[in-house]
Amino acid sequence: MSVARQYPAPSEVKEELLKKYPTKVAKKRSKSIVLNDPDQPKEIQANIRTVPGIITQRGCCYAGCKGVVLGPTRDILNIVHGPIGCSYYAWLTRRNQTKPETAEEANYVPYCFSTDMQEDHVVFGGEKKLTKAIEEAYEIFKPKAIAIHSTCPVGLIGDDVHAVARAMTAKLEDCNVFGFSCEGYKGVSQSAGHHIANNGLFKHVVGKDNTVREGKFRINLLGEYNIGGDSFELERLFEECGITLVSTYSGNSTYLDLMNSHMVDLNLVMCHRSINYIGEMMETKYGVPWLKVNFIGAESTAKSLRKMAEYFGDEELKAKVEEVCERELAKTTAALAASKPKTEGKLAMLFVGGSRAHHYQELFKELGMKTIAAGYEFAHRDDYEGREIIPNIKIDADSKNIEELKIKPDEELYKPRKTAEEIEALKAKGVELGEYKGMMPDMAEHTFVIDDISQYESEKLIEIYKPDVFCAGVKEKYVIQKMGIPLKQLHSYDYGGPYAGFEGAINFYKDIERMVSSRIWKLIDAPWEKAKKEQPELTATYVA
Ligand code: CFM
Repeated sequence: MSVARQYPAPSEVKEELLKKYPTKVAKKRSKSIVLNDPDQPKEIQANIRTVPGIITQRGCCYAGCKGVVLGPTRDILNIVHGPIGCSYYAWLTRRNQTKPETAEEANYVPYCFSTDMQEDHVVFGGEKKLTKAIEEAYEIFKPKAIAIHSTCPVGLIGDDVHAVARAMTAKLEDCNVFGFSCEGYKGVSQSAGHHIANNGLFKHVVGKDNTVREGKFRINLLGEYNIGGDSFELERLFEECGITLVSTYSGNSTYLDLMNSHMVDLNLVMCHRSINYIGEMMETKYGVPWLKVNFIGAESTAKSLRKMAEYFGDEELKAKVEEVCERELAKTTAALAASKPKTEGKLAMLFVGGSRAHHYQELFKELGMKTIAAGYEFAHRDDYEGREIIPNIKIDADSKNIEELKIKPDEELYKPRKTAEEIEALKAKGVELGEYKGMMPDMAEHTFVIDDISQYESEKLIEIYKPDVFCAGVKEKYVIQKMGIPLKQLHSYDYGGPYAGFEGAINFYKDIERMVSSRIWKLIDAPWEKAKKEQPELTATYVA
């Protein structure tokens, strides 16, 4: 028999989270900790600098550019200009998979290319070393494209990676070399790196191949990075539905696909945060509209496929999509029936990145679990509150450092894919183009939405709510597990996945069922609790 759990009033919870902070910090953090009420318009503070001294989950600008957006494309050779640590610690850690079609096809994903900047390069400049590294990489691999990623010292000493890139493109003739000023300190998180990567790809790659590919329904999938094989499952579904996937940004993608990506008729957007810039720019320059989708959760996957079919308006396609959805939903429903009795009524907390803390709530809903608190590490207000608030977002100095490209319609290639009337008709049918409503309206009343949560706040929330599963990343994983709470990594999926699409939903049901059913967690005594009892002389306290 389960006993209904009792919790303090939400206002008391918020007070508890803030109580130990110095007044100024508490005041600042208070604006990022919001008690959600889907019927009340709410404002959350997001995309601002983390308070120094707070243990944040965030990463850096270089991580967002090289690691997130550029990294998954297998045949762009990514050279990191900087000290070796920036490369070494980012080497193969994101689980973005790729599958070359032939054994001869280039795949640089397993490699780690770095200029290995030393002290004398920091003092005397590193451009010569960078030029040499490009020459060497070209000699050995003959890649079609080389991307240069700047780490912190490059910006501090003023190496001009763009000048080096231009010179090398001219010299090598058959290799497109382009640079990114994605120094780690730019902006306030990896979000700045996404924007810089989007700009660079749009300037140097998109639009270079105007071939019209075969296929009646051509799309791109934006903001899907093939973590744990997610893109493979989605590719399977598109193929079965008769959809031509020209490119994915950037899971399992190739340079050539990205060059041709502006020739499609629709962009589907998975992760709005990391790629909305390319969606917007492609629409302005070429007239390709974008549609926000979510392929996390069986029902959301079916809904997203149906919306896509509605967009094309083709009866045969709609019938095919219906057939695929019905067949797959029968399988997910059966899997859910097996897992749900063990997951129903359990509590989840999700603190991840800039889109998954929203998307994964769908899977937990299917499992009958409640998301009691959720938040992003580095999202912007629109990812929480919806795109309509974009004009009200205050642009601060940190965001002003990131270039906004001025895009105009292409004189030859701009062609709106739908008329204004067609767009309105689609909207009436629930297919709203260029729109994202964000996380908050989808969350229940009396739940918490917290931006850039700190380790301290996470621990407090866990003490109060004792969730059945906490979703975050590897930096949080082991401390939280030592507290006796299972942690599911929603960045790397631990060793699991895929979790996208129908097959992915089944994998997730099973993994979560196993995690929340295990009794081992209750037996854990956190080492610091044990130390308090057994060796009090080893425990430390904070002195203000
Ligand atoms: Fe988008 Fe991502 Fe995410 Fe992201 Fe990321 Fe990631 Fe993520 Mo880790 S692009 S915002 S910068 S969905 S690497 S595949 S899991 S934080 S929620």
